[in-house]
Amino acid sequence: MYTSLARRLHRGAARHTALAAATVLAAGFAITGSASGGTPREHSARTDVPGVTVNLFEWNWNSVGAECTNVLGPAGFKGVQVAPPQDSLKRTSLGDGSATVLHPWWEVYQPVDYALTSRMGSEAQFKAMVSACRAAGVRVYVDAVINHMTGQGSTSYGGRTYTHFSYPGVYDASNFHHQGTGPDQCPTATGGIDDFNNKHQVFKCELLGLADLDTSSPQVQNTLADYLNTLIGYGVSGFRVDAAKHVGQSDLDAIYALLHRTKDHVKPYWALEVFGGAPGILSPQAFTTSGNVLGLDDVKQIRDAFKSYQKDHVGSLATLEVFGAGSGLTPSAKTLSFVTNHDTERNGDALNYKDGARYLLANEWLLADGYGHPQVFSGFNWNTADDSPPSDANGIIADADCSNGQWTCTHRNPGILGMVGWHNDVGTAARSNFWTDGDNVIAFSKGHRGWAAFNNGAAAQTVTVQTGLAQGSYCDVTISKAAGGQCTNGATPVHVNADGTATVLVGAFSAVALDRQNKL
Ligand code: LAG
Ligand code: CA
Repeated sequence: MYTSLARRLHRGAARHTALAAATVLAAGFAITGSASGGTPREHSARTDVPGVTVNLFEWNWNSVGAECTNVLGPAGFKGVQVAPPQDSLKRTSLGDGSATVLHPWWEVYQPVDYALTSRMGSEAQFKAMVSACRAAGVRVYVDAVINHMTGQGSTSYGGRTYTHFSYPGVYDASNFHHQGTGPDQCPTATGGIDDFNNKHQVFKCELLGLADLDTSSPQVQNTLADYLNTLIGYGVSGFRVDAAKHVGQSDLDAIYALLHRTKDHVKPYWALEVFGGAPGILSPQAFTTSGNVLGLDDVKQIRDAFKSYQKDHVGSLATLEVFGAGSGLTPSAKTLSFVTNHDTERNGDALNYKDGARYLLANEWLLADGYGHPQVFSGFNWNTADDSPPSDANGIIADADCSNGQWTCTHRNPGILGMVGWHNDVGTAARSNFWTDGDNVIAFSKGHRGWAAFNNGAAAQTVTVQTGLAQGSYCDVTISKAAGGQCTNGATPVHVNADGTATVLVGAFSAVALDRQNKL
């Protein structure tokens, strides 16, 4: 069902302008305000489409709910992605696995059962969070770990006891892929994936020694669908599917077909985690018939453009004139895009919060460029790749606090908040008036609605360019808003001439962004 929908949308996009198509979609997916739901409209089989989302990585449920109400809804974020909410491994000692801390962040990627008892809170807290977010106009997307169970340990946050292939009340050994030569077995000597270009191994062998579910079996598919449908029943709008590449298209499609409609009466959003690098059916492109895919190649191109000063990185902001399908990435409409996520911020593939102003600038640029469905990543500060989020001795995660220096709170940066509003204001207007100095300053318009410039150099630059905007005075949304005939924060207005040109000072490692909503 989803596949035929995707084809229809694809054909539709070819026939109509992107603007017209997006207007139709936006009208169809407005949150109605009746969060309690109602009778699903059977004639509607469309999927959910996220606007700008934020990944509040391993924020606890109480903190996510409060952030939806106080920050995300008012700022115009349309959705929030949350960490895997199911019960998981709770390590009890050092020495099993390579971790240097007792409760590394990745405990939550080893499910034990599907009760919502986790490091982030209880089931009641999860439900209250989803309700608070929906009431604030923010949809909730859940990181769904459905490829595997655990690779270590014996007890969970929910107090369950398990072994590698036995999870009482949920799965027994018959529900897993095992080492062997049968069609549903893993042929390698270790039972792990030796060759990441071999689809049989990628689908049926163990990733990182994690017990691999036989996702082709109806029993496993039904168990997973029950879990995801419970979340949908609580108001969740879609999923980031962990290790989707290791589940494979046909099992993913079978599970998706079992999913209910969301409280907005549409099929859930389905964003598949598929690392690039492997050929053919294992490529991210090959998963776009099953859902959206994560922009794991886009993060590298963004890193290379913004880190051009480093000798092992090639590129400059000028290279971003061609970004998206034209630079070899998956199609925009099929991609959940970001500057980084929780894996790439640790593995060198992407910029991360430690890159400071360049990182913030890259996030502002992605929101302006509009490739994919942009997601801002916001996690916690770390020193080693295993570090736990701030938590107590039992691993229970502390309330997120944007003032104690432990959480990056990237999404609260004023420049990013301003660009979320800019993104919403310009909508899907096409890019025009692309200008560059050939190096690290670029500028472009979005229709006649918005204009933005980016300077990834250490010296301020003055540019004289065509903005595509109507004559007048505008406030730079990265530092201010128009209010009462003035720009807030004492910002100096930017003047656009009658012919649409403007002369604008763009600070070092800074952006300037203007839109119709912030015209004096
Ligand atoms: C993912 N996507 O496909 C997640 O985005 C990624 O964060 C997950 O790895 C991975 N797949 C499995 O869900 C993370 C950590 C791993 C960690 C794993 C399981 O990056 O380091 O593995 O979660 O918790 C850890 C140890 C491994 C060990 C494994 C099993 O680091 O050395 O083999 O546990 O015991
Ligand atoms: Ca698998």
